[in-house]
Amino acid sequence: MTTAPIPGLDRAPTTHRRLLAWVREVAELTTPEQVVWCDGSQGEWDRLTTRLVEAGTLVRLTAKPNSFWCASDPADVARVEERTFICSRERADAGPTNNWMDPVDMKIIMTEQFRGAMRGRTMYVVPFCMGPLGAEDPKLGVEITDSAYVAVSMRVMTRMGSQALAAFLDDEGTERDFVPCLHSVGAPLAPGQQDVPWPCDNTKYISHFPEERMIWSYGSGYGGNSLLGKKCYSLRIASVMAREEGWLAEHMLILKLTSPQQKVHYIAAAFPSACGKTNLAMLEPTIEGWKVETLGDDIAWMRFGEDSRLYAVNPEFGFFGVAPGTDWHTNPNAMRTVERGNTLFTNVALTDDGDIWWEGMGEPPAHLTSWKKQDWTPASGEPAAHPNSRYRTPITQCPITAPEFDDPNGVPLSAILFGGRRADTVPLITESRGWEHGVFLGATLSSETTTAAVGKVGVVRRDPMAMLPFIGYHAGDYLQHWITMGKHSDADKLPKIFHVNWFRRGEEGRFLWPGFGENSRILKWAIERIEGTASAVATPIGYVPTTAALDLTGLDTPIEDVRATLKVDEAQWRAELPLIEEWFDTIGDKLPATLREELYALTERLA
Ligand code: GTP
Ligand code: SPV
Ligand code: MN
Repeated sequence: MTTAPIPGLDRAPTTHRRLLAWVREVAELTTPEQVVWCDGSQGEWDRLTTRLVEAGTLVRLTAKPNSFWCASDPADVARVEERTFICSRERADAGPTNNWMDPVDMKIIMTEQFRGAMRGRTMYVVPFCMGPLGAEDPKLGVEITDSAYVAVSMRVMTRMGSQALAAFLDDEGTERDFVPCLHSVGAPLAPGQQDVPWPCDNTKYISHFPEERMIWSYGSGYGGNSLLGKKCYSLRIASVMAREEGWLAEHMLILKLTSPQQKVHYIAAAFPSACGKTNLAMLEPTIEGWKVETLGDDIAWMRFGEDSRLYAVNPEFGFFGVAPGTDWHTNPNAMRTVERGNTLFTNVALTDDGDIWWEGMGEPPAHLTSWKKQDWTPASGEPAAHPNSRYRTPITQCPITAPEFDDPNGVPLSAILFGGRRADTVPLITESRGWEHGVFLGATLSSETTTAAVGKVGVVRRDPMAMLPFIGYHAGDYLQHWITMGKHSDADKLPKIFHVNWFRRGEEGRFLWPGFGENSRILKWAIERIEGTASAVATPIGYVPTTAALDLTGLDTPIEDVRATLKVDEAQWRAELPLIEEWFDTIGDKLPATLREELYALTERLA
């Protein structure tokens, strides 16, 4: 080596040889000013947040303890699906729904991007564990990043630092595998160059190497692009692991529902980004005697237990929630969670008295600092908070977090819901006719696009199991994996699958269903179907409740609206058939025959 030693590089708190070698290799390529091994302590958080305040990245809130406001570069506000790549060796393994690049080509390109990319910056080494630390086979990762903002965010979102690093050697002292996750904002600093509050690059790459179980991310500081334990590891890479090892990595919340008779059911639900997972996970029931507790709001890892039931674990340790629309009426538990502090708010508005504000929180104050860092008044004519502005807050602070969220065995699921944002066609709830029909409902899930990803908003697209941007391999193989999983157990042990839609609209585009806490009525019906006590009508698309089958006590929504949300409009469904066919054609030869048969059977029932 010809260059001077990099301070901190040799201060590694581990003997893990593969980790040491990789950290050295990255440091030599990216040439940071120093290397810091993150321990996850409060002292480290205080140091890094203080530095971020000095740099102008964070503003300390006076109204909430240990909490910060942050405004990103206006061009770095969401996931970048167009710049997200699955670099499997064979193009065919990435399938038709992913961007693919040859891993060798991608490494050549990105190595040049990373060369010197951390100049003038600190390189943070963040060991982390996705899922409970007590797991028999803990899923480990290390994120190397040149962003202190990412390092502190990882402390909220994952089990990280010394506690995770301890798991890198097993009880016998053998080195465990980990997923190397390399991240740079792509903004090296020349000597004396003044940094900006939110460094990033116009060029962005979010690349996954599924065979090597490796992630390289360049150019963005936004959540899903930069917190690599989240979508990149826990969905794109984990979905590949899960297929090989016989489990499922899914874009799902996990909740615990307790009936007035104290019967417990666990439910997982997959909705596309910004379609209501966090809100459902923290729901406050409006029906007497029912209780919801939360275990996760975005990702579920699911495997069969010895009793042949499907068990779910949340790999994350915090919530990365959509801020706009969250308030004391829609999601009081999220409000209580962030009130307790230790929260980072990004791209919301800042009040003059050191608090945060966003659209949906009621009357705005007379003056705000907008997410664009501009003066804002109610007359400004544009939102004060970006529609995809978010809060990061610890799961342990949520007043309704179920204690079993940290159980390495997970919780046995009674039901899986698939849902989307559809203005028409899709009823409030439909029960599938069985596992394979349920997989068909998931495979044909559709939703209007949202601001969680860069691109057009409000366009209906197919989003299988809400996983379109997150399946790390061929979508046809993924759907086959779902069908195969169903053969593991008898029907009575498998979770029952439902399709929901909280977003059906009436005249003038208003929502027909009030949603949020009122969704407890729909969960109740689902549970009663599982227990065999609620009635349903068999329709061509599945079993749908009548208004009489739902508990509508105390609901002030007009009954005609409820009826309209439940309506199965066969003409609209017939119009849906060619769209499903087109989607299935996109998947190509690997589409499971079972799903073609389901489509054929649906067509027959609608004829
Ligand atoms: P990601 O974090 O992007 O995966 O989103 P998510 O699926 O967790 O969505 P979230 O719960 O954050 O909700 C997104 C938006 O949908 C927010 O603006 C909510 O206010 C709104 N929303 C959530 N649930 C409902 C509902 O039941 N009805 C209506 N009308 N809106 C809802
Ligand atoms: C989503 O977009 O589904 C999110 C936010 O949950 S991100 O972490 O950016 O993926
Ligand atoms: Mn999500």
